Amino acid sequence: MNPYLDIAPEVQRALAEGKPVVALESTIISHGMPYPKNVETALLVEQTIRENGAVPATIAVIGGRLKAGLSREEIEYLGKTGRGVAKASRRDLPALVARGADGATTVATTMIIANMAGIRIFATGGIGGVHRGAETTMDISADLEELASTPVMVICAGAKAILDLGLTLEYLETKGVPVIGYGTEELPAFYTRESGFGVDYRVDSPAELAAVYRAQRALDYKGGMLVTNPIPAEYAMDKQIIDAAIEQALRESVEQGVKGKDVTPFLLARVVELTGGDSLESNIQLVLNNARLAARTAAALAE
Ligand code: PSU
Ligand code: MN
Repeated sequence: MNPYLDIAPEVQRALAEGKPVVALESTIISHGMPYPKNVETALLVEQTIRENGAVPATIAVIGGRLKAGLSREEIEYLGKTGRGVAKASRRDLPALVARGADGATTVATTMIIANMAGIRIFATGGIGGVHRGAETTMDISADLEELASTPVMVICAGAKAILDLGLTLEYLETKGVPVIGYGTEELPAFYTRESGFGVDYRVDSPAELAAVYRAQRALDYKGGMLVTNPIPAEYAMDKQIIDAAIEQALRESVEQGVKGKDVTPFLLARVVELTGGDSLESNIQLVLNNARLAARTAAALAE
């Protein structure tokens, strides 16, 4: 086992017995939602995973240790400290580990640590991708490169329109990452069920997802796969309202010269502020929806 890795006893036991385990990220806690909703949501997501027959493993870096499975107190700490906890993507891990520091893990780092621990299924809200204007800024999330190289299934609600969805799909195609629609042929756009872009394959059950994952492993591919699960219709947002908020947030980020790792958290926080919390409720519901699917898929994979 990696000398920097700590697997929580309950997670360790489940893995040793071949029971279903689902990984969860922590940037969504520290940087993706405001306190105290972030902590409430993180705990509710863990509970939802349990209710659907799997063991949750929320992932973070605490005191330089790579943690697979957090205590309630650790989740509370990450949520309360918020942006005071470093956002940790792939390039950040070496320094955080060497310094014994804390980090909230993005999709990329959560995949890395899940894979080290032997966890194959990971549920989140949205992934990072190719940003709008990337042809000049070169702002492309390390999440995409990780999907190309680490064998974890990431279950999300598609990608927010803060990204260029078309370019994000092109990048994933180049890298050979399968993009699967759960019960849909269309890529969902996080807050809304449709984006106008197609996915590579439609899959309609956890058993089928498990079969595609097993086949990918049997083919000895090094990368993972992206499952996009549309937000339940009753929680979907009005496209015009959300698009207007995203456009305004994007304009402000350019005016204020927001750069690098701050871009995504800035846009996420502004969109929540501009939509008066409606988008936060949608965000919570889609994460819970992804947690349910991930737990059932992990169970199907464990059979
Ligand atoms: N998109 C969301 N919600 C999030 C994130 C992205 O809709 O919480 C977070 C995830 O942790 C993701 C990270 O991995 O932002 C991507 O950051 P960047 O674009 O800097 O790679
Ligand atoms: Mn970026």
